[in-house]
Amino acid sequence: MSGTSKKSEKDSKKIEQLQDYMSDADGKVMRTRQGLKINDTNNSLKAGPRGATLLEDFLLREKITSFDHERIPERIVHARGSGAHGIFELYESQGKYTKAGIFNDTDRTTPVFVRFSTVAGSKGSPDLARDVRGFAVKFYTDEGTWDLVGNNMPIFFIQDAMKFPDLIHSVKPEPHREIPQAASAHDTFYDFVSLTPETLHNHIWAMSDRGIPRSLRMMEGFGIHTYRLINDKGESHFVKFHWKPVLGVHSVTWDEAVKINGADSDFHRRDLWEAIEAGQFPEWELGFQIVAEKDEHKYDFDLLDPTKLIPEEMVPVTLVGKMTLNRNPENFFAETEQVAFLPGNIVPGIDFSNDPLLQGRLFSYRDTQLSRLGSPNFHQIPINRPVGDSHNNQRDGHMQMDIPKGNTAYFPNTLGGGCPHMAKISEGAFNSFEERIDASKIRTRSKSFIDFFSQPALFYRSLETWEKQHVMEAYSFELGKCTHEHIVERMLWMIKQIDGDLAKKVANNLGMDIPKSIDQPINQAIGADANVSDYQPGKAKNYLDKSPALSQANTKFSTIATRQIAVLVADGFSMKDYKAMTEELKKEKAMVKLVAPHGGTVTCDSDMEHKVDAAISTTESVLFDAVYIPGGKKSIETLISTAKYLKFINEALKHCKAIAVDNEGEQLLDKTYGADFKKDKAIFINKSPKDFIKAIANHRNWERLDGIDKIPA
Ligand code: HDE
Repeated sequence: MSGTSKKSEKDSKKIEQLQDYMSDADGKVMRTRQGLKINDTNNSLKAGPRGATLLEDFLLREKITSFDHERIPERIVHARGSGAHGIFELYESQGKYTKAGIFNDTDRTTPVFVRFSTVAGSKGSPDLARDVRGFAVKFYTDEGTWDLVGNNMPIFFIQDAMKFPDLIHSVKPEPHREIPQAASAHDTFYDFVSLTPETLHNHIWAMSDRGIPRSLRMMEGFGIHTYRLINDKGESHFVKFHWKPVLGVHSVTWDEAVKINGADSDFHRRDLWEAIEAGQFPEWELGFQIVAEKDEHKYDFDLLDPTKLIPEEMVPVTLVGKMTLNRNPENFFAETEQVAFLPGNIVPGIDFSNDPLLQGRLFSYRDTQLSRLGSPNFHQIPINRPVGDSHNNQRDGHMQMDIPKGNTAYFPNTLGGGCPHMAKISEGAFNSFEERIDASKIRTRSKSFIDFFSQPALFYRSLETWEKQHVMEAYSFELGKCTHEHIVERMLWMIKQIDGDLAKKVANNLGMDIPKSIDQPINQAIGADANVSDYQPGKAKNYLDKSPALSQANTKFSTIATRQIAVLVADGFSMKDYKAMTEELKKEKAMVKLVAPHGGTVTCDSDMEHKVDAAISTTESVLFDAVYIPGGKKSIETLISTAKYLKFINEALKHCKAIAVDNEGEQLLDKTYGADFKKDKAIFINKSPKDFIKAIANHRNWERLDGIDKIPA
């Protein structure tokens, strides 16, 4: 790339900005909601220029009334979210398992809308909270809308919907002073978790790197519950749904997360938006994990238990299609805020299992939309409308947007010609899978669910050393924020059931001992009349030593597309170095950003002006994936004398990122802790761009963890 003139830079920026702000009112005159033209939207109607405002002022009242009612209740959970439009395409017909049109017709392009979210925080909370992420997909299929409302972790905290309000009340800010926001590190959460061992599996996932993703585009998604697929013969197979990101699964470190929340609390939202705007469309492959009906009871865990996953090594994931997100919403409120996901939005060929969590969700979502969106007609909001027809006799209610015609709003009828009439199953009607049920009505938990430690232990065993260290640090941080010793002790005992060494390290960090025993909380967790000896889980089972699929060390490391590369420059930087490196980075579709001592432009040693992407005072190292420092005597002298650059590099080192320097750039590295890491496999001094690119694709050099404690950043 070469530099450009100041004027053309400015002109193109102006055009870009104008396009961003173009609306459907373009070229139109301002009018009231009734269509009246407005000649003054700046001054209210008064009794004289200095007099009181008149009640008569209908223009003021219309404007202010609309403003007063701009907010709707935020979601009780998953309030903070980001959405995008896209498409789903099928690789091969899955007719063997399901009659769903979306899984049979390979010529179809099914429109989708996806909303990613955090769970605990309010709508304005920061993106990098340690939390589960929601991964909700609305498929607008020809047979009706199907919502796959999942998370970025394959299991959930609890086994029964009855416990959901308790779980959420415990993790939300504590009621007396509404602290902490978007954080699980507080007493009420650990009070609940330590008394409710079924939470431990999802909890250890949240404590792992999965709780702090690098990007929404780099997360897996899971339907969590076991569902059913039904083929055209009416046969059922159990299925778990998986989303596999084409970019692989990558995370930031906790130190970065804390700092990103300050430097750019919209980090994930911005990242998703910018990637789509740049035409770097995020992609996921959809996978099925299929279990035959006859194998329902074959496993050491219950398929209906949402705190258990099926290891991929036991039942492989078959990739059946791809989702591509290719369009940003036009309006956040109208689309991302008003979208209403319902696990009960289902299509023929897919059906529910008896997972007691899923069963409860089938009630909750419709109910919550009523108070959030305020009307049973929320399905008429554009983002919630099905793509096909919808005819029935449900009428009226707040904000009816349609004008239903005809005088028969009942069935059966003759006056309306018997319409809308019912469809036969052979004509595509939904019918529930005929599962035989012969049971007593009973309020209890199935004994097949009572194993709380085997899968958290499997997860922990499957992690690489650096991932284990992150988990240990996360437990230490979170429990370190609890002020009640008895809660922390109970947690230490629980962690010991997962892994003794892990518990020891955490206890050590907290300066506490692991208790030999604790009051068994099983009656509290299951029911007042539960018999402790019946329910107490024995030692963790070991039906699989390791599940490599659970470790992020085994994800994809194939591309640097959309990775943010900070290029540290000041006037006089070497154009030769810069060109050689950044041309290669751009070929690989990385986002190259110039970070200079000031905004505007910088001039290279070939006297060309280059647009600055960020002044060093406005940005932070944690917002980038890698750092490149081209040579140039004058440039390096300036950078060395600016302390923020040294901090920038030290932080990148601490976060195990790839750093490349050329020629005089080495002098800057020498002024930082980089001087001690010259043999590190992700530090490159006068090396080929290819090596640097490979290291960026590898995400981080976690081997550096050994030496980074001394870096104070
Ligand atoms: Fe949700 N959940 N949930 N949940 N959930 C909601 O619905 C609920 C659960 C999930 O981007 C709410 O529209 C209950 C599991 C996502 O709009 C609410 C139970 C999974 C989203 C609700 C669960 C999820 C929600 C709040 C236990 C993963 C955001 C606002 C029985 C499979 C969707 C709303 C979006 C949202 C209830 C458990 C995922 C209150 C009662 C398990 C991704 O209805």
